[in-house]
Amino acid sequence: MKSFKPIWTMLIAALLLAAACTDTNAKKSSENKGAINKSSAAEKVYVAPGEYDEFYAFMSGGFSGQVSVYGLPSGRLLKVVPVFSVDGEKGYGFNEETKPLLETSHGFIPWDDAHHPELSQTNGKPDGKYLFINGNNTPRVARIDLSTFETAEIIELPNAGGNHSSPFTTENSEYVVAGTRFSVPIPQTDMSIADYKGKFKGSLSFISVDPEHGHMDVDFQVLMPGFDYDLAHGGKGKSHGWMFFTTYNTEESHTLKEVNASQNDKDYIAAINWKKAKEYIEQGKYKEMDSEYLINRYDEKKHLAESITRKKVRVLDPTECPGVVYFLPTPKSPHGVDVDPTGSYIIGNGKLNANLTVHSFDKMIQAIENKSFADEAYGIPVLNFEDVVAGTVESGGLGPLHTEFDGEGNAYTTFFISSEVVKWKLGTWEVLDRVPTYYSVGHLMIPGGDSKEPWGKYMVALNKITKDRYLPTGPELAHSAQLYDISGDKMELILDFPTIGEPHYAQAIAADIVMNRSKKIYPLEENEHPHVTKSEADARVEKNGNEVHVYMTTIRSHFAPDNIEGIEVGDKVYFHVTNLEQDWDVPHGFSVLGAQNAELLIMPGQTETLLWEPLKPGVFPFYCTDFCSALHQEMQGYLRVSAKGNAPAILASTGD
Ligand code: K7E
Ligand code: CUA
Repeated sequence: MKSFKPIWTMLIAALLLAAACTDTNAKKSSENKGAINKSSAAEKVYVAPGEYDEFYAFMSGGFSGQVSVYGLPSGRLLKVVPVFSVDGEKGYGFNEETKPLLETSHGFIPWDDAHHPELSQTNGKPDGKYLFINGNNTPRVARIDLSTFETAEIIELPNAGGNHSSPFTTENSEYVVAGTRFSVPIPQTDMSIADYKGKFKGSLSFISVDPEHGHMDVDFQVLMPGFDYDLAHGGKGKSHGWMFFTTYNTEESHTLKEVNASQNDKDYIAAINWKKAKEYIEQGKYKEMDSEYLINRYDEKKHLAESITRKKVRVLDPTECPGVVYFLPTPKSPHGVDVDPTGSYIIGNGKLNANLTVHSFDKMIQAIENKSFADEAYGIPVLNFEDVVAGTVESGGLGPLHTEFDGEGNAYTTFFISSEVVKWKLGTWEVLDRVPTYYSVGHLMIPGGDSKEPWGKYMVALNKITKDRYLPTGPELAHSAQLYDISGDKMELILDFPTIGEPHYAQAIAADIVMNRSKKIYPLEENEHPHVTKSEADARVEKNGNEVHVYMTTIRSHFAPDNIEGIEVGDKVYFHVTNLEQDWDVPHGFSVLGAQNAELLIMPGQTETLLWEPLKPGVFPFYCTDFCSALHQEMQGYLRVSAKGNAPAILASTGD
């Protein structure tokens, strides 16, 4: 079933290059400014001062490693949540409490590449509890708690190389998945790269999410052929129980993939029957493989993260577990795979193609029941393309990447090469509308657009290239989002706004769902931090050899203690600062001159710890970094450092 098309491949490569290097395909924005009715667009995105947006939008930071939170339709930036990268603004990854979140089996890693935010779901609808996001480089999945907008957990993935097809959810977040983008030797070993074919393997991880606490764990993995597993989406409704992954590089090439992985006319969508896989697990039909990975969880009561090391993972071999994996042939290196709100259609976006391939879930089940297989790949049945295809969308565009839905029977697909979004009808496959994007759109997002019940109304195009859209900022330009009104028959561009890092994907949810669960403070009486100081009377300094623990409190507008002596060069000084405030929006900051560290930014009721190893004798000021009151500038103190062996007795006072 393999057909080789070298000339076609070169043509596509040339096209891709053209899209990246010039904007021949994209009209100059200045030519288009007249096309927008400014006052009607402005009215649609205007959120009056003091009023709230209708939706929260969560955008991945791509190579920034973070998640940014915007309001829609205003495009106002509400927060940047640090996830995989350290963030000096919040002390994330710098303070002792959050450092363990960034631990892996490769040690402390201060960065990753985050692509796909995914909201937790109940009955196929975003429930506003958690946001999951993948780390692509050192394979990880993070969970952000949407009551605090803080990273609550990061789990590392064993047997994986490049966690891209992740973390897509099942209908009730029974699982979020993580497929390896790069196949690797499994188990890892030192071997020749030239031996890739047949020896390198893929893995698809099913990460269970504890319904009560949200805790993640790798429940099992499915061991796969050495393809690249690009994206995924869960079945819903009738297809609940299945997960679909796109593959490319079914050629199993290990070099110059832009040509070598573009040879096959069709790659596969892998359909995984995870309910069946779970049955096999329950029957004990798995192998336990040695593989080390970390689970890092932040405890909201203790206000600190702890790491658990796992050494084993349960692995299913699909050749020994019939009925778990089937391959659906899908043209031309599919990128996104998207399932419509009814769960009937599985859309493959063949990125080197003009047309979209839509598979039918019913036809797939029928073909499986008929055992109508075209072929097999490493013992995994390959279905006949004609048996499973429901239709083809003759898009007229080039380079389809991703599709979302409005809940009214329409689908919207991005085209990277032709820089546009095409709206088409599910079932008839006819194109209804198309709009240009500026420029080179990757993902798109409709609020709830990959769920069973999309909110519709808006569509956000997430663009890779910004070029002339904003005032120039030197060689590096922000990527951008463009907001379209999709409530009418025609899509209408109503707002442009720059984004942080690379917003590969985004998700949005009706604001009230998240707002109603949002925490305002951490109750002080619930604080179980091992170094908490619950009242100013308990503030103190303890010295044990060269280890100094400063138990400090903050309240408007002073630190206790604010005069500290008895510390010497070579000491390890831990400032455990508890913010005694119990009012919304009153964090205090803490920093000390010469600390080789970021600040602390301590929320009301929280304890955070800054480690400092002073190198020079002297008297060093410390102060609050967050303007907290009229006397914020007075919120400061001094710390005396003496030469080794020369320190006076410990003094910790506020002058009394
Ligand atoms: Cu940018 Cu989802 Cu990583 Cu497509 S991926 S564009
Ligand atoms: Cu506390 Cu400023």
